Amino acid sequence: MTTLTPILTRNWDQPDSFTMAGYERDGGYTALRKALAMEPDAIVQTVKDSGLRGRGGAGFPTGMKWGFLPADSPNPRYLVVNADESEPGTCKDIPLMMANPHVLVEGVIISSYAIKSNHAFIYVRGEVLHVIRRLQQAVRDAYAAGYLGRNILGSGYDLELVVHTGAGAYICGEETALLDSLEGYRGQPRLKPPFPAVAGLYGGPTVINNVESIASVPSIVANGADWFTSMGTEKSAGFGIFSLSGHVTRPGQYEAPLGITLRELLDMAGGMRGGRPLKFWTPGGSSTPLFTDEHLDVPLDFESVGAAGSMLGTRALQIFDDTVCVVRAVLRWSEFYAHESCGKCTPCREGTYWYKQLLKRLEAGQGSEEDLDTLLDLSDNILGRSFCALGDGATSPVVSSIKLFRDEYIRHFEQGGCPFDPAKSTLWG
Ligand code: L3W
Ligand code: SF4
Repeated sequence: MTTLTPILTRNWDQPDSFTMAGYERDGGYTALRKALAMEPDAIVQTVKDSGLRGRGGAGFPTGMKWGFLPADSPNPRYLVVNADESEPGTCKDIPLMMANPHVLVEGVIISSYAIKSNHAFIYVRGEVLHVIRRLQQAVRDAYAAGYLGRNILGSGYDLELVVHTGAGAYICGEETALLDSLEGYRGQPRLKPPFPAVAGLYGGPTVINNVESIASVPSIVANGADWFTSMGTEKSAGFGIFSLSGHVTRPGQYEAPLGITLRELLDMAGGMRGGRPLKFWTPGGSSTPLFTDEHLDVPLDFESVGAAGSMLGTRALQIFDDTVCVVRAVLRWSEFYAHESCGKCTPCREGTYWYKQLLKRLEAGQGSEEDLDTLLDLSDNILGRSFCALGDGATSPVVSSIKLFRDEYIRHFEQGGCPFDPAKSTLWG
């Protein structure tokens, strides 16, 4: 039986976990002292050896990304934290920054030192004013304590850290759109390559990492790479925050080794709410293909989830019981993607609009089998043909729901309406 590994979440229950005093009492900023006594390249090597993979969805090896920065660029280097958490179901970075902003700040300082950057940014979505204020206070306190600014702890290393707020666009979580937004432009994805590691913010070599990835760095530096690899699986090392939401008795964030299963997580979370059967779930947010109760024992690591036909993504486990209409759920997600599509490329801009139109008709019981074929045809024209991952992600719930629940779509138009009683579902009425 896998057990929880509270590391990033271990002090969340403390009333002062978000303060400098609370964090330091818990051993905070000791990893920074250790890091500043190390050579920067040795820290990069430690992160490479730990096998840490990006916690923002793609799972790209963090140390390898850091290693891509060119040694001899004439431009300054930057570290940018992607704190634009907006993937439906994903709710780990915002609670992390609320409960423990200093672990992120400490991670930023160590990571910036490792990649030899003197300028770092935390790009946080603009709607979460309470998180922004908390981060700004943590940054002010870190400056006052000598952890930021000039000659940090007498090491000779300087770092300026800015908390920058977005304006509430999902696309600004795409790393290059985020850079455009940070530079003051409308956020739209850039062509890759060049990857940000080579030409990113203001054209300089830039590392962009998710909040949880950077927040994991202090514990890796403090405890060593072997400690991290002792958790998780061979190719998906360490721990991660799994966000359980929807029809679960105790929703919330569960920090556990990668490779834990939903069955185990549900046991810890008190099971399905009201004891009802599990119908479908997302392993990593709405951009990842749906799973059903047949996938309860799939180990939640990058390889196993991929082999089972989905993606680990952001470990946003949205759980739906048998009262939920899958067509209605997919319609709601598709409305989200259509709204958030930045409009730069035709497959995503037009495709997500047509998704919405067709799914509305199907959900109302006015569609036909031909509409299902049109949805799949549309998906073929979006997946792999869109400019960025938003378009690809939009196809996941549509294609997987038709594959898994084709009968339910058919029941809608056979009955001339939705077979589910919205009053009986506690989700989305
Ligand atoms: C240098 C190379 N760097 C890759 C870097 C690249 C990026 C990272 C991963 O999408 C996914 C997406 C969502 N030289 C490089 C290189 N890199 N090759 O590695 O890159 P990539 O393109 O695989 O992924 P991405 O564009 O970062 C992220 C999925 O995550 N997702 C996320 C949703 C939203 C949130 C949120 O709200 N917080 O995360 C959920 O599944 O669909 O597939 O840094 O530059 N040769
Ligand atoms: Fe914009 Fe969608 Fe194209 Fe991405 S896939 S560039 S979000 S229109």
